[in-house]
Amino acid sequence: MSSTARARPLRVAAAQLGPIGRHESRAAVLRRLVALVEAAAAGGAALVVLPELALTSFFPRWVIDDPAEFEGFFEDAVPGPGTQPLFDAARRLGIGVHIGYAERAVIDGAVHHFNSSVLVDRSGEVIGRYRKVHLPGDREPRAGAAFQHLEKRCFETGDGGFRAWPALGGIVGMLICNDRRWPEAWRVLGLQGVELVLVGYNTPLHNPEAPGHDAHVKAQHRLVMQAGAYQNATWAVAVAKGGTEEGQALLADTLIVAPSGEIVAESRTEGDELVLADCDLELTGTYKSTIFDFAAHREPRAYGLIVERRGAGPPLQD
Ligand code: CDV
Repeated sequence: MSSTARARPLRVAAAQLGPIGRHESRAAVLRRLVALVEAAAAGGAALVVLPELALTSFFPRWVIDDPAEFEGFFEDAVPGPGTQPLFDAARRLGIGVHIGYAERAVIDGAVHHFNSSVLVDRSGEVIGRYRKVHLPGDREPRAGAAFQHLEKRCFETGDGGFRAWPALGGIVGMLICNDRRWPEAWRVLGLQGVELVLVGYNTPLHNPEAPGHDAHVKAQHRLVMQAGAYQNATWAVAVAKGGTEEGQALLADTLIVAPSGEIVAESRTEGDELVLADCDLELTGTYKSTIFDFAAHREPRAYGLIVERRGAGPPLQD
């Protein structure tokens, strides 16, 4: 990395979480989150980034027949009464917060369920919200699988697309877990001039659909984070819920990635852990104005299939 003349430093804390039990109370989880927020503020961070579904166990691993238990994993509002201690602590300490959670939303009188995240600034104002677009896994349980991955059953596809917002002295966007594997998602943020992408995740180390991929989970996670950051000239934070949660091993490997694609900070454990880095947002400009000067070098007329086709089709004809 090279330094720039007019630095725009932002100290970011990626707050990795260890496992959360199926019956762990919200109060107990909130105590862990507040401890991480306090440690991040003590470390001088302006922003603390918490993972996907940070308030609960990763419940899409189960077929949950009891509607009361299923609904119990969801929040009607974040910030809201259930999470107030977290946001009170953050506002008192003057630190921004990103957190992923299961959202129950009432839209035109109908109840909807999303896998969501919210970004709150240092004064407690909501900057933006995001509803996960790429939902992996199944709608129906997979016979014989040790663990299910039922995100398609638990959630609806996010309805807001990919957004970036002016925040914290830069331009900040959000993705959630599986989104990080899709270059289209990154590029839509890149085309909004994004300078910091926040990605929470719960990534199982075993894929029942393709166990042959298991050996590559960590490498593939790093590959997409580093490529996404570099190709879109942005800082990127990937923050895990890791460790063995209810018997299922989840990838830890929380990372902070520079616009060069370099990993500048990473977790050492599989538990609750802070990963801090000073991100000079100005550094994005050295890539945005050269190799990834989109206005100078992109050729959108050649990219039509990206939006015309969902799945792969036959080679184009002359
Ligand atoms: N929570 C996720 O989206 N997990 C997926 C797994 C299931 C592949 C991921 O992309 O990490």
